[in-house]
Amino acid sequence: MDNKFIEKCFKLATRGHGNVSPNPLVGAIIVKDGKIIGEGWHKKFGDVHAEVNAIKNSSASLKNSTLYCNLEPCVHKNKKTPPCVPVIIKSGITRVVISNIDPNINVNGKGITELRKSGIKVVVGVDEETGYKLNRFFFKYIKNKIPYVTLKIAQSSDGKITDSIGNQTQISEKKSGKFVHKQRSIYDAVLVGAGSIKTDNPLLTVRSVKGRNPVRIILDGNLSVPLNSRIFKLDEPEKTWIIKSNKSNRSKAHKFINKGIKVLEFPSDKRNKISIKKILQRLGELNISSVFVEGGQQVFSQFIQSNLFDEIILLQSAQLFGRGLSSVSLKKSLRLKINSVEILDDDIKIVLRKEKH
Ligand code: AOF
Ligand code: ZN
Repeated sequence: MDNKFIEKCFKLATRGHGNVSPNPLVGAIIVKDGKIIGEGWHKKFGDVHAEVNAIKNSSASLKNSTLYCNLEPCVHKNKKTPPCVPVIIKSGITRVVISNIDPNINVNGKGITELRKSGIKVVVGVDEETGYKLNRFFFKYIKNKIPYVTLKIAQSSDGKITDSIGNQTQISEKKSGKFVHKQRSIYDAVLVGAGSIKTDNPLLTVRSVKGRNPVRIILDGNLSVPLNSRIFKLDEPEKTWIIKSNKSNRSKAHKFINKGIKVLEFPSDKRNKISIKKILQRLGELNISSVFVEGGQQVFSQFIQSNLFDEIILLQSAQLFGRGLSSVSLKKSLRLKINSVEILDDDIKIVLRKEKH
């Protein structure tokens, strides 16, 4: 029974996708005599927490009820909302079932201790693996202060992103396209290299599904992207960021800044390459907890070589190119874990993840 109700919390929690970051996705339900009498989720960053929403929405007295919540309720003060634990203790709830302990050092077990001290029975760790997966951005970001990084690689069945004359791998518009747009609506930011802007002229917005646009980041050490690219004509120019090296053209940078675009400057090495680690640290400081990297080959390779990625989503088309550009260039081979495999129209989606959160 506990598993079934925790699963429902996961589902409710996902309603916060795209709106709660860098906070976690949290869902809560209250059950009495086997019936759900209240449910809630964390809807927006800075807003009421899931448990308090469930308590507020409950349709019966909470006396002797059980609260299910995918994350340990918070106890800390001096933040956006008052702590949840005192509200739970006052409510009459007598049992709390949790999936994950909150890794936030201000909570990290203290919520559970407080609940138990007040006489509430607490069960911890129900389907915690699913919980870790659901909140993998939050877990990565809160522990490491750098965003969770996913590389989305569209490649032919023989592992090429373009053929020998530079034609891109075509993934299906319908299912794969929709899937990519959904991811954009979930991640805080999408990132591409200058080459992708020059060859594909993408918008990097969310169009095929409902959802908010992510921040658009262009990695362009030399500041070589054309000012008239489509991406610079979008509304909300402050959501387009360019990462440039301190050796590149300052006066051109001002042209972008005058359009309202954010230009982030970094030191670079002899080959004018910027450290991925430094970029991720800076993005973390700017509250970016997740990044969806959409290409191209050099950018993928930089993230993989520096081992600063968490997940790869391979969208493999039914094409065979024979010759062309490999999707990544690697010095050493690397082993990942298969998380899922799915057929999307004529493409195969393979999700690969590093071993642990
Ligand atoms: C919960 N329930 O629904 C969430 C929790 O600034 P605040 O007040 O929103 O607090 C954010 C922190 O609270 C966040 O870092 C995480 O530790 C916890 N999130 N806790 O009990 C919730 N979203
Ligand atoms: Zn809380």
